[in-house]
Amino acid sequence: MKITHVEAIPFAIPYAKPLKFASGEVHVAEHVLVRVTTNDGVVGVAEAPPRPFTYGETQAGIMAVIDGIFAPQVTGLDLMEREQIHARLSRTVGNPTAKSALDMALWDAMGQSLGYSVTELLGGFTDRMRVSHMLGFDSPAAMVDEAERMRDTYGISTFKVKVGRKPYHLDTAVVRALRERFGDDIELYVDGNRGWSASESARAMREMADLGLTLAEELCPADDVLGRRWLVEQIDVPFVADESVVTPAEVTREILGGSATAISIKTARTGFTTSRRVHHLAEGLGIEVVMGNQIDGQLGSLASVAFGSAFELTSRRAGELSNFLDMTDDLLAEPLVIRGGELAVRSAPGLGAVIDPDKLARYRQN
Ligand code: MUC
Ligand code: MG
Repeated sequence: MKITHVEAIPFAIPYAKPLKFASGEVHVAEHVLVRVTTNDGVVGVAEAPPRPFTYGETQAGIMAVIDGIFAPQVTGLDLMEREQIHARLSRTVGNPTAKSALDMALWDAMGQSLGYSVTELLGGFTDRMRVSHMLGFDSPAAMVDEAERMRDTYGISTFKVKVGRKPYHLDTAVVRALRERFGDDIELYVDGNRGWSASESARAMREMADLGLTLAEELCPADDVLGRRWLVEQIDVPFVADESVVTPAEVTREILGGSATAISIKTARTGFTTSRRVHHLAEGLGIEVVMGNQIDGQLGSLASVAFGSAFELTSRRAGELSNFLDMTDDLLAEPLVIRGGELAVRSAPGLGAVIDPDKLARYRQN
């Protein structure tokens, strides 16, 4: 089970419907497919979705850091030397998405080599998750229509509404329109991607006090330290830290500092090895977890559901697993299917992901 080869392959697939939110927008999935080969001929795969406006990583940067730094550090090691691999990758600060895709491709290879699914290897709690769909910026009518389509076609009844526009009235009108259209049949929560100040967030949350929100995520920047603490103290739903908690240390800081009361785990930025550490930390701290979405394609979404299903805490809430539905195509030979509002893990060893060679040839960029 020795690692012999690591590849970082760029690909680009357009979105049929771009996703827009307070910190950026995505029109084309310019991602990197990471492929790891072992001396037994096993091939593990994972997907890196760079989000330049959030973490500063780009497609070219991810390829460069994997090819130039991370691949040489892990080549020759055995797949089971997981803490050695983790220690080597951790020497480099940042680059969360590059490290995570490599880490997940190694777990995929490990699962295939041992004959267990990644979910079984990680914890094996369940085999599926309820799905939450992220609604990007649009008019209230268009966002209600999208929610309706997601509910009618896929049975999804949990929605994360992107907010953070200024002034905030358009966003609060969206949430009100959704509640009026669906009544109590849907769960609603909001994500500001740091778009508002603490006081704007407090006012917007007051305006939505009667709308039954269940979570509020990253409404204002965590670096507004006292403002954020002031905000978190006054709202009556869990406040989710997302892009402010990329490492376990940041989770500790934000939670103990009173700047959040729940966290988002994204396998795209903490892989399986660090996501597991973050999960255990969350359990120890006694906080809630949402499985988040870094605007992942199908391979990334398969990784998220594989991790989220492994533990009770991560599978309790609906996971954000559906935004690949907005892409025009994908790389998996057998597409993911959301049915009855749920996405199932694959029982095959590893992640159960088979890349369609024709699709990869069509969308790869080198
Ligand atoms: C989210 O939860 O913030 C938007 C940017 C990103 O990196 O993830 C998305 C969703
Ligand atoms: Mg978020």
